[in-house]
Amino acid sequence: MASKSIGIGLIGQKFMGRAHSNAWSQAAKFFDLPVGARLAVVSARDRKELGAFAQRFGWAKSTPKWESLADDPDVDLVDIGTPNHLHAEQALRMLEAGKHVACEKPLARTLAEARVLRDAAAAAGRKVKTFVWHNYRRAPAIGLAWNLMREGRLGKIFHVRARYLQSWGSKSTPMSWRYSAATAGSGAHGDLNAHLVDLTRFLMGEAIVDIHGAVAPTFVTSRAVPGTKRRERCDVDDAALFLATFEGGAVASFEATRLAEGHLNDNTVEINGERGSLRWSLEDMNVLEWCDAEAPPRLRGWTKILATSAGNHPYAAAWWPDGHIIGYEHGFTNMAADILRVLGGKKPELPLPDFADAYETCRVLEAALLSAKHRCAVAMNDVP
Ligand code: NAI
Ligand code: SOE
Repeated sequence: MASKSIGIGLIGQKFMGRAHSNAWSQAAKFFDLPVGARLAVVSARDRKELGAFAQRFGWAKSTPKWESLADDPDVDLVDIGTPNHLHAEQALRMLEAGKHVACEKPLARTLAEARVLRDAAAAAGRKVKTFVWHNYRRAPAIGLAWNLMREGRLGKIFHVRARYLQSWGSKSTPMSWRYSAATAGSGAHGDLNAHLVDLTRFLMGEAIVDIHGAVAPTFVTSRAVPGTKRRERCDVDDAALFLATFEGGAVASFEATRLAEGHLNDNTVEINGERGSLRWSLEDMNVLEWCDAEAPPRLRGWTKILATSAGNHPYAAAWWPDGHIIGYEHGFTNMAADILRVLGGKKPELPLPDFADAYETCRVLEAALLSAKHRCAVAMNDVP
């Protein structure tokens, strides 16, 4: 067990609050890490629920005042799991106080906000670390794909096909922060394409250079406000699709929606190269599909690799024997372990996205929104 520990201050106690609390408390139990995590303080605005949440997940203190984390000597890293409109204000305050920051995605509502955060992270200096919870990078099967790509096992890449399809956004779904540009920035685009752009940039190790066209319609324009008879306007996209080119010439399609009945959490990425293809899908997240184009034609086809083997697949050694699969929450725990490695002076198992990297993802998202708005192609060079 590590003798030193990093004091964590978490903001947010709902969906991501639970996932992150679990990750911080599990990481040092399963991984050998240079430093552990201390669950120092949790903050959220739901005062009535906060005490019980803190007790349940093992947080030493709780407070409805997130600002107090900045001056709390028990806190070394602030973990932001709040709605998107709060990311910039909260992260800036904590960077100014010299705290490390791990922020949920999308980094910010707009590119302008993301730029401020990127610059603040740079100004905070090299000792202050930033991270963004692009958790899907840390599925072992994605790690295997990343390693195969680094080995050149796909050769020259021709196509990248990325889709994130969900179905929770029908007209009967009530109003929430996720449906307003003021609180979310954008809809399915910032929420889901953010993951796809990060994942594909990560796997390809290349920048996106051009957006060729995009659509980002709002199909459901108002929703019932819970507990009232009122309806409120929805001004974010329900679906967002765009085409792009990577700097090596590969063409890419991105598709995000909350209105694809039959798809609950279908985050799927496929990459086709001259030597083969790879495919990964969150709903079967332990599997990497691989087609070796150099296999004899009679044997050529998709092979399913169960990425659970210690020593062969990233993160697998920390978990269970071969074939004993892991789940959604392990992506967050694997990421918490990598963050703790970095804060303890070691290398992460796979590269982590910081604010500068997530800013590049936000640039692509912004370019796609410009493309949809102006019905035109957008060169990334024109999006500073
Ligand atoms: P949520 O609505 O379930 O929870 C938001 C939390 O923020 C609540 O605990 C609430 O009390 C707190 N909060 C809201 N306003 C606050 C304020 N003014 N001061 C302090 N606390 C406040 O939201 P959810 O789903 O947990 O999403 C949070 C963030 O995580 C979003 O940025 C979202 O995009 C991201 N997310 C990322 C996922 C991933 O796969 N990496 C998965 C789900 C969400
Ligand atoms: C809802 O669309 C959501 O929870 C997103 O906010 C997450 O980022 C995604 O990972 C799962 O779906």
